[in-house]
Amino acid sequence: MKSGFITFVGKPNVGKSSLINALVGEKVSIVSPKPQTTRDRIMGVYNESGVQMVFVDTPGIHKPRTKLGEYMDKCVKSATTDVDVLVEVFDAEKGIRADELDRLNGYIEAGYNIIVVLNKIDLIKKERTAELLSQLAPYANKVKEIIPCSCRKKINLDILKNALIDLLPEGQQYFLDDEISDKPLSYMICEIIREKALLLLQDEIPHGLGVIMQLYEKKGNVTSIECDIVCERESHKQIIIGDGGSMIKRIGQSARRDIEKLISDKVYLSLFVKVREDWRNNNNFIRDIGYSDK
Ligand SMILES: Nc1nc2c(ncn2[C@@H]2O[C@H](COP(=O)(O)OP(=O)(O)OP(=O)(O)O)[C@@H](O)[C@H]2O)c(=O)[nH]1
Ligand SMILES: [Mg+2]
Repeated sequence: MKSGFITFVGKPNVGKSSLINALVGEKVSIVSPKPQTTRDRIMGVYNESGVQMVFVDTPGIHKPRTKLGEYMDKCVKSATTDVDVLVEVFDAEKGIRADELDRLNGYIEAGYNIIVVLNKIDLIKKERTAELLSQLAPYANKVKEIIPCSCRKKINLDILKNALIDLLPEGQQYFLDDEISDKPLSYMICEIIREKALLLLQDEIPHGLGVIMQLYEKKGNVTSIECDIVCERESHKQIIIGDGGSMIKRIGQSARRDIEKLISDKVYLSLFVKVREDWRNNNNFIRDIGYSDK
C-alpha cells in the first residue's frame, strides 16, 4: 500500500488544522479564529483502499514566550523530522511574508518533499491570487506543487489530496482502519472544551486557558464527564464564569453537543474554573494538562 506521514506547518491561524480536518473528513484538531489554537503535534488518519495518509498537525510557528511556547516549538521540530511530505501553508489574505519564505528555503535546502498551499483564497480577488502565485513562481521547480486552496469553500482540496497520495512511498499500515487520531479520547474531549472557550471568550484570555479532565464515568447510556478549565488570573475566572454562570453554561452546552457526537452517548458535562497563576511556565503542569512528548 501507499502510506506515510504528511506534516502541515505554517504561521498561526493560516488554516493548518482546518485543512487536515477537511482531508481526514473528521474533526481531529480544533479550529478557532484565535492564533495558537493548536498546541501539540496531533495526528489525523485518512484511509482509502490501498492508501493510508497520516496527517500531522503542528502548532503555528511563533517566537516562544513561555515554557508552553517552547514545548509548541519543540513539537514543530519533532513533527518535521522523518516525514514523507511537508505541507507549507500560507494565508492568502495575509500575504506571504519574508520570514515564511526563509523557512521555506530552509526546508528546500534540507531536501524535503514539499507542497505549498496558498489557503483562504476565498477571501481575496482572483488578481491577488495571481499576484501571490507569481511571488511563489521562483519556487515552482524547488517544490512538488503550489496549490491555491480554500478550505472554507472546498476549492482544490481534491487536487491537494491527490498530489499528496502521488508523493507517498510504498509502506505499511500505521494505524488501524477505525483509528482517526493518535490522541486519546480524553485529550479530544478537553480540546473540544478549549475550542468552545476560544470561540466564545475575548482575546486576552484564550492563550492562558487549559483544560484537564477529572472524571469520565459511563453508567448505563449516560457518560458523566467533569473537567477543570484552568486560567491564569482571578479576573479571567470571573469572565469565564460570566454573569450568573452564563458564559460557562454556554461553553458547556456547546461542548456537550460535540462530545455527544464524538462518543455517541448522552453526556452530563460539569465544568469547574480554576486559577493557576503562570501555569504556562510550569513544566509539570504543562505535562499534567496533556501536553507531553509521549
Ligand atoms: N475564509 C477562510 N477561512 C479559513 C479557511 N481555512 C481556515 N479558515 C479559518 O481560519 C481560522 C484559523 O484556522 P485554523 O485551522 O485554526 O488555523 P491553524 O493554522 O491551525 O492555526 P493555529 O493552530 O493557531 O496555528 C479559523 O477561523 C478558520 O475557520 C479558508 O479557506 N477560508
Ligand atoms: Mg491549528
